[in-house]
Amino acid sequence: MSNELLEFDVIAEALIEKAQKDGAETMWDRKAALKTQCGFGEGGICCRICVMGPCRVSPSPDKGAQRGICGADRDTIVARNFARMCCGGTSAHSDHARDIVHAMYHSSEDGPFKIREEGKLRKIAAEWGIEEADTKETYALAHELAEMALMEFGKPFGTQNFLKRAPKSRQEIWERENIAPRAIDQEVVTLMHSTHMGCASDPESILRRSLRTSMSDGWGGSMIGTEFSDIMYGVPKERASESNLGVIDPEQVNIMLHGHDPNLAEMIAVASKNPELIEMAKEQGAKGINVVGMCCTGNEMTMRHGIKIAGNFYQQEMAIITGAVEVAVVDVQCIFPALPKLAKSYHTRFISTSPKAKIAGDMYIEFNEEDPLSCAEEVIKTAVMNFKNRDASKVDVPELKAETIVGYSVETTIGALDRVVNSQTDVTGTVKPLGDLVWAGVLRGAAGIVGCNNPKVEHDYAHITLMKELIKNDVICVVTGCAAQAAAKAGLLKLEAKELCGRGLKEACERANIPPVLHMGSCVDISRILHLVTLVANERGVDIAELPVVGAAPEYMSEKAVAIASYVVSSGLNTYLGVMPYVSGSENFMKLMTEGVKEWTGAAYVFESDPIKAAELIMADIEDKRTKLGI
Ligand code: SF4
Ligand code: MSK
Repeated sequence: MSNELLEFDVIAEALIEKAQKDGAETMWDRKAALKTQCGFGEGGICCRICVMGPCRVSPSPDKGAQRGICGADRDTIVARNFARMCCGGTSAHSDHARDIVHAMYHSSEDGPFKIREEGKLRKIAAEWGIEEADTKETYALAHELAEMALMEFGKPFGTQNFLKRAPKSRQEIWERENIAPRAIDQEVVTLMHSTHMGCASDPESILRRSLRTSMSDGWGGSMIGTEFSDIMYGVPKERASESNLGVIDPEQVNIMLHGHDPNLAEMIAVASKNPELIEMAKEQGAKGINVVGMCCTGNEMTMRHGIKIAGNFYQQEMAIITGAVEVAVVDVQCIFPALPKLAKSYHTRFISTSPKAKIAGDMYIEFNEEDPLSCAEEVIKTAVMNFKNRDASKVDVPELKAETIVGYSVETTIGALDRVVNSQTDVTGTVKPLGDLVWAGVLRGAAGIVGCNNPKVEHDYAHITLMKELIKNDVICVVTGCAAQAAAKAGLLKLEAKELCGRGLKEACERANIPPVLHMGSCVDISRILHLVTLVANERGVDIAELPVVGAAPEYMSEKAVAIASYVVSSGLNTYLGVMPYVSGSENFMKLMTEGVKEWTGAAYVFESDPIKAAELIMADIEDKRTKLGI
């Protein structure tokens, strides 16, 4: 398996060389052009919140400027910058969720947006207190639930509905610490206000408010995004897929879906099966239409349709450099603005579709919720008609791809756990078997490993190394986002990966017939991890913070990941970050993050860039939790 990783890196290098030959610019060229990155920015001690600045204060308390023009010190400046990253991340996940809810609001029996999981619709409607949720007409209920969900963004009173899923003890902590999130938009707006020039300067207060805003992401926007996507597009099921650039097929019309929101991707998946469009592709000399996924759209589509994953964040440019992608179509988040320019070095057409993420440089076809299929069909026609423009001399698709199993939603995971119990004598359909395995020590614990790639870290190395170290020590891993795709490419999402595990995890994998690393979806689907952990805590009658479970983001880069880390810490799980956020300029703020917050939530941020050391820390953390539980 390590060979596969090595082979991948060889191929990455070959593609970067190919790009140089083709005269195409990549992120490596731009990184080199930037030379040394700004130390003040890196430490979070540059403030440009008002136009008296920018004010760069000294990282040292002994020399240099200690305060900005208004008097803000390094602790305030770092805290405010951090808070605004939480706002950015929360906004991205939650606004994604809002689009899903809008699509549900437009759903109908005959329209393109349908309700595929009526059972889940009724379950969540009942959970949210809608009367007669089990008997109301499906679409009437869907519209009522959608309206209620839209209120989660702006309701004037109360806190997020999904908080009630958490153990009572956790809900009390959130109330006590005043981090139970109210309406999502309110939390973001309030924190932007708090961090405006001349408002909050107390770093502790700013961190608390950052946690509360991030909580409105994890237990609000992200959870709504996940659950409502399932209702509309189906609960992910265990299925086989493939991953890596080798899924691009030189003999077919290749459409690369990149971004996050499943609304557009689902429509393209539907339209790509249209026999007329397939026929059109054949008339152009292609064998068919091949839709492949990139980043989280790739995760959404592979979990629900088995659509193959072309790669993760780092590979978005490489896919185009293969010279065999007819169209790169994107919606929102994690899309390099460089892609249209790169596409011009090849025949690829770059199409942006969201008014929220209109990307200059090539085509824009707006995705319209009221007529979503027309955008999808236009994208596919553009790709088909572009097939003939391929330059054969520039086509070079690496053969590398890995088989993978994906689709471990909470429901599917519980279904898999049923395989380890005796269905004649034991209760099925619960997380009890998972709790039993952990309590018996067959599994030492669990880790949620998530997040992006970052050129500050060797590509996928930290993800894979951490996962391998943990499964070797009988810690089951659940993964999302680009971390999940790293695992897929390295063969960790295969049943055979059990051979890399300790004895206990290997046995559990064999009995449940699952891989030791479970693909749980996209970035918003970290809410699935929260939900699963919550079910286990509730089943055992303990708080989330007592469980031998951790969060980790070894290679993250986005504001969303900063918000994620903050809601995971708020939920009671220590969170191991492999890349430093921009906080090192304030010792006091770092101390709050690594120690202070523990007194509020029972968990903290841990900074460790070496994945081997991170694994050691995680194992010590897990064993400490076990001792405290007496297991
Ligand atoms: Fe400078 Fe204060 Fe304005 Fe920030 S808010 S730019 S520290 S004057
Ligand atoms: S896509 S947020 S690079 S995980 Fe969700 Fe990957 Fe990070 Fe984007």
